[in-house]
Amino acid sequence: MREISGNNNKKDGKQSQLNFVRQPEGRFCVKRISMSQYRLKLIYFPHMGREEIARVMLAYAGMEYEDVRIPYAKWPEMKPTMPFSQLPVLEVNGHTICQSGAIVRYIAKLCGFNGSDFIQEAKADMICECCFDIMMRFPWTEENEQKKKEVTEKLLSGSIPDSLKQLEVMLTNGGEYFVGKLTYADVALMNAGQYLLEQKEDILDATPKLKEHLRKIENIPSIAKWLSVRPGGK
Ligand SMILES: N[C@@H](CCC(=O)N[C@@H](CS)C(=O)NCC(=O)O)C(=O)O
Repeated sequence: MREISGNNNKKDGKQSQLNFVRQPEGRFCVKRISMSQYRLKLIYFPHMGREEIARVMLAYAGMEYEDVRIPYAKWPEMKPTMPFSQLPVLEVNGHTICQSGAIVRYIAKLCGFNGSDFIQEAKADMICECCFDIMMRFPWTEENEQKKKEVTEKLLSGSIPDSLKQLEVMLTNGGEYFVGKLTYADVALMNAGQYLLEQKEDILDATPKLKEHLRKIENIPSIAKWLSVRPGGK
C-alpha cells in the first residue's frame, strides 16, 4: 500500500496527519495518523544552529521529540556513524533524514508550516534559501579572529542589508506572511534576523517591515514560549 502524506492541524488543537493510502483497487482513502505515532529524534550539537528552524516549528505544533545533543568531545567518534558525516540528523520512525533543508521541509509538512499549493511551497523555499544564503556568508570556520571580525563587519554593512531590502520587498508583495500563510519562510526569517540583530542591533532599522514581521513571528504564543526556554537563549 502506498502512502502520501499531507498535514492537517485540526482546529480542535489535536495534531494529526492525513496520509493518503492507495487501496489495492487503485483508489486513495484518507487515514488520519495521530502525531503521537511519530517517533522523532533530532540529533545536533549543544549549540543552536541549522536545526533551530525545525525546533521552532515542533514547539509551535507541540510535537514531542527526543533531543539528542552530541558533546563536542564525542563528535570525532560519532562523525563516521552519521550518513553524511555531519549534523543535523533527524530520525523519524526508523527513517533517517539528513541535510537541514530537507529536515526543515519535512518538519514543515508535519507541523503545518508548508505552503498550501506548489507555488506557495516554491516561494517559501525561495525565502528560506535566501535566509540560508545570508547565514552561510558568515565566516563560521575562520580561525583568525581579526580576519573573522573584518569579514563579518563588511557583510553587516554591505551585502546583508542589501539582501534584507530584497526580502522586505518579497514580504510586502506576499501580504501578512511571506507567501499568504504562516510557513517555514517566516520562521527562517525570524531565525536569521535574530542572529543578525545579535551581531548588529540596528541591522533591521532600514527594513522596518521585516523587523515588525520578525517580532510578529516571535510573539506567536507557542513560539514565544519556546524562545523563552530554549537552550541558547532568545
Ligand atoms: N549541508 C549540510 C551542512 C551540515 C553542516 O555543515 N553541519 C555542521 C554543523 S552546522 C557539522 O556537522 N559540522 C561538523 C563536521 O562537519 O564535522 C546541512 O545543511 O545540513
